[in-house]
Amino acid sequence: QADATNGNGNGHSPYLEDSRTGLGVDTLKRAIRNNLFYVQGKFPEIATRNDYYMAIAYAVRDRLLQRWVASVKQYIQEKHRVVAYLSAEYLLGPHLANNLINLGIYKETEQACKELGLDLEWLIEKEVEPGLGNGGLGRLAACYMDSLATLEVPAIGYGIRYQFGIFEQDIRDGWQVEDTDNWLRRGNPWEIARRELSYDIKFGGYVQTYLDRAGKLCFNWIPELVVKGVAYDTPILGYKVNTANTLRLWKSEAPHSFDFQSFNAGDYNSAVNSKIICENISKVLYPNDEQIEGKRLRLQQQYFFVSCSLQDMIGIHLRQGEKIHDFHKKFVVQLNDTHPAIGVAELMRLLMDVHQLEWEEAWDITSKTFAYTNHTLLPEALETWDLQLFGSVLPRHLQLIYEINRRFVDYATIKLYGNHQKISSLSLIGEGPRKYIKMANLACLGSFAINGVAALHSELLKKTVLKDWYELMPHKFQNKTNGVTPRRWMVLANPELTNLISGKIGEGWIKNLHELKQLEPFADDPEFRKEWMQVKFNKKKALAKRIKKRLGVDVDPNSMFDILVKRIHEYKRQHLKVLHIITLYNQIKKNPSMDVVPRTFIFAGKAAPGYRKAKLMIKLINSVGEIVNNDPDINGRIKVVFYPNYNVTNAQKIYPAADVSEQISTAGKEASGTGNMKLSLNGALTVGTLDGANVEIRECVGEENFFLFGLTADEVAKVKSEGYKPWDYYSENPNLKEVIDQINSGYFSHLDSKVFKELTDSLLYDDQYLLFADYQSYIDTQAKVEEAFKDQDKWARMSILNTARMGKFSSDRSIREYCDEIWKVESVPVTLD
Ligand code: F58
Repeated sequence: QADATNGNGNGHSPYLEDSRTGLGVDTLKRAIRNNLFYVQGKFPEIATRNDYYMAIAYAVRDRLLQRWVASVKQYIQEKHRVVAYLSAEYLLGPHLANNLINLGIYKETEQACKELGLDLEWLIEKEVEPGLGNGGLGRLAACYMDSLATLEVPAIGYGIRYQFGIFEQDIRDGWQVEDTDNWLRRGNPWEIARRELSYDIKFGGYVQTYLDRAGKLCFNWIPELVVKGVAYDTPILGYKVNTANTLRLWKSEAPHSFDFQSFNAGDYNSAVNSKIICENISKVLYPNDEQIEGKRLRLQQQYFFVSCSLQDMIGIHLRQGEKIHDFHKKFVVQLNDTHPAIGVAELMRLLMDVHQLEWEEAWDITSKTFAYTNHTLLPEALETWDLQLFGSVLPRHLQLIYEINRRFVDYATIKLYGNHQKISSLSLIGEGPRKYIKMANLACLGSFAINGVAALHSELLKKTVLKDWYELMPHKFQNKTNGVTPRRWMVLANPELTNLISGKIGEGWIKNLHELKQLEPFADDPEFRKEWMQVKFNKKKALAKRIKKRLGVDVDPNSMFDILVKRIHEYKRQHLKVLHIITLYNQIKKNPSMDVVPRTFIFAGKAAPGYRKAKLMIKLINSVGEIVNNDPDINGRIKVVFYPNYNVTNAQKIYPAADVSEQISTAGKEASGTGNMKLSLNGALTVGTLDGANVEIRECVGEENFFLFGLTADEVAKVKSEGYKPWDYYSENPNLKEVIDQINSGYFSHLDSKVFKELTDSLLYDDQYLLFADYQSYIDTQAKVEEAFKDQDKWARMSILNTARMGKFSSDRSIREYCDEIWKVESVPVTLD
């Protein structure tokens, strides 16, 4: 039903159909035509696909800006408390369709395009996504920005405007090859450069100490290098609200006066060199996942964006006429993992060296400002910095960390009564052959709240990697189970399912995902089940078409789509899935007429370029695919596909087509997972271990609608402590032995028996992630999956119940909890005037 005030029914507060920012079809049409002419300088006869994309993007941007300006204005006038989310990564995904949905003008824009002879979907396909993140952590930050705006919470996301995001992956001869991600090459209509908003960031050099006239000890940091950070703002609009928050990403540049001296002295080369050094800082995202890279440039990146952001917040605060002493009342700063944890030392520096506060007050403010989210249980993934390296990049911060640590160790010594081992584990400085700074300890000490990202993860943090912190400061510890935004992961990715659901229960679930519960009764409705499975089938058909186009492989949309998509890592155990596929393959080979449920195994994910074993896992998947897909005995009944360049755009095409969601990490290793939520929300049934958020998903959807297998986290710990011997599993399980021997024989590698040796050896002699211990349980569970799939009616029921019971896993719920239990911030509805 059309809304009388604006004719769009998009739920916005009443305002006039303004000729510039109106939301009606005619106004949109005019805007697109005007932009083509006045922004792109083109007319229809010569306009390219990109010209039209830009014309539409700018039309949408105008409408975002109207809301953005209104939001900022209101925040400034009313002086609200603001959340600052600090994250080195934001994996946003394409903007256009998302903004159309949140503005509530998808249909209108589609119509406007149609009347202009354009196909909106075709233009959306064109968009290059900003891949400014590695995986779950970066994507979570993007979901959280969406939810913050949707819940009308004043928030700024701060990060880095990498010129090159996560590399593009191609597969050649089965191996991953990387290409640079030049995402800005055609320009970025969604950002606004704020040239006037910039800060100077110092690096290296030394610290002068002196006494001021009052006899106070002062510190003067004389840097070796100064870099300018320039703000680039992207408005983030909430779903059908007027709130548009800011994502502020910093680009590094040479300061205006860069190396003036060498330039004047005629040393052009060194002048240009220093420009390059400055620009390098925000040049490229480090493509590592669950792996820290102790490189100088990475530390520089972290400090660069954190210092820009904190200076920016202080500026905002003071410009509002507030006192520096009240900084923590204005801003709460969430540290997305330890990457921005240097902020603790930097805020101390700014408060003391720039704003002249005394230590005690500076520390009081700092430790009331920060909260820290941990995203990993892998001890090797906890960030540390070589102390010498750290001191050479941030000499003043090294002094400050020493002093923070000295005071803390004094306190801990009293509290812990000479427990030296504990004190040394809590120390901010690690001792070994070389000293190092422990960023997780800095984050724990400097924050008033510490949280894990799923219930199990938060419990394990308290028992393992952050045990000593928990025992010393239990009041700081919380859990905030991750969530995903239903706008992108349902409304945008799966409009067909969205319509089917909304047709039954209305649209309320899009903002209140718990309402999906109302779908439950329809699981018993045969007509609804039929429609449900028809949507799934259509999505599978669409994915099959893409696979054919991209890879030339025929896959049958009637087969079970068994999906394992995520970063490639040993702990995520993509190779366990391969062991299952080979086992199945061997069964069919031995009994070609056996009755098997046809399955398409779809993998996708990037391996860190320097992670040899992960790259070998990709090669193994492709090599197995080559044999299986072309074996006449198999006759197309099982297919293995590796879909290249997994990113947000591709994920949106894959999740809706999944029958089975593989969540098979070693229990106790995956902090949460979020792909597990997106898949189940789209009606896939999970095959999973009791790891991360799988535990909670299973609780919600019901154990009868979830395929559980494998050891629990406790059992994993026990098996390991008792001296795990993978060889025993290998020698005692003939099927497992056959699979491993086959890989080793060169069966999948043109008889070259060496190709996968590194991988099989690491399984046979170490198997850190207990693939062999979980193998049989996994195989048995897969047999149950197959049985269940044979009864399509029952499967449909289970699928519907999965979706219906996923209410908890909205990022809106997560953000509500952060707001209420950590940030203490409130919603501020924005009005358009
Ligand atoms: C992920 N971490 C967790 N790190 O692995 C996943 O379980 C969780 O759901 C997700 O965070 C969100 O909480 C992750 O993605 C990284 O990508 C880092 C990038 C920088 C280097 C260290 C890993």
